[in-house]
Amino acid sequence: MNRLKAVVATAAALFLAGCGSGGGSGSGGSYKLAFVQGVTGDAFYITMGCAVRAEARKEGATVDIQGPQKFDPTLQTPVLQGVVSSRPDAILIAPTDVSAMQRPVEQATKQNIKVVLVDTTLKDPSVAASAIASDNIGGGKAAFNAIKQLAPRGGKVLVVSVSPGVSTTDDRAKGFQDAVKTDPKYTDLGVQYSQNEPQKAAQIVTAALQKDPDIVGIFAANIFSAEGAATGIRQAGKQDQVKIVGFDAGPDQVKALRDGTVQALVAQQPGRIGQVGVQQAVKALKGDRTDTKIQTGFTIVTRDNLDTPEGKAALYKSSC
Ligand code: T6T
Repeated sequence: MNRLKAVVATAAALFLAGCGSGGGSGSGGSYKLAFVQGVTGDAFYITMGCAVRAEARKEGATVDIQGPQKFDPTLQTPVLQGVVSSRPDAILIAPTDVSAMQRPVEQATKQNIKVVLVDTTLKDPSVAASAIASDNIGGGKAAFNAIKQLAPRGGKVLVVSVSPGVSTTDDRAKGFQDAVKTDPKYTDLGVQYSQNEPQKAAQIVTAALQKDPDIVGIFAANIFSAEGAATGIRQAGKQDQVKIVGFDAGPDQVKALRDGTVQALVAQQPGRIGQVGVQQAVKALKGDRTDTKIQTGFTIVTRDNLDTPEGKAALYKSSC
């Protein structure tokens, strides 16, 4: 485990083409912002929301935070529509599907509302003033490197993700699978989808272990997949055989790391994404130049660095 060093990926900001246009009914410090989460009750979006509120306060702006009860575009669309009808100047949103959320987001921009994509993106993100996300491909690759260190002899590895069409988790799975291909000692068992339900993720792991009892590693691509994967491994009593690397660092995952069910976490920077999201929204409203695409980094958290200042700073909050 010592070799699993904490890696802070450079929070390299990719400033691809800039764009910005004036507008917004607010002026100076009176902007009305909204943040539409991917799902409520998720420590990643809660942490992001805390930073959104703090940054909005600095700007003298108000912010309304809402989200669907499930990570599902059919539930997120009406939430977004409700937010649009409250006439905010700008909306920060984590779209739950690259295709299904395209039109609803476009409808918002047609109402002269500035949109900033935070975390997840769309098929055509050009509708937004800015899109801010982690280096998800890099994070998936880092997850495989962690598994390689934990299970150096090689073997079968599985990805438990959310749903096809979620930009972040699709990229993480791709980063992981592309990395697996580079090492013939490992066999890729593919990606299975939990629909963001921990119970489903646990069932996936139980069934996968019945089919392939010699699995050595599981990459769980977000909080709820990791929670369920950990349950599946615990129920099978295979903590010693199967190494789990999970994306995100919510309280439940940190507990699983301490318990030894999960061996490494790829912690994103939800606070930074939220803070930069507000800054970009305000720039767009003021007619200043915005950055089309901004990439944020991640930290690998293990039991070795969990209690260091760096490890602690990377953990998510369950309330502000
Ligand atoms: O991993 C995050 C987020 O980046 C992803 O888009 C959806 O799942 C989380 O919110 C964690 O549950």
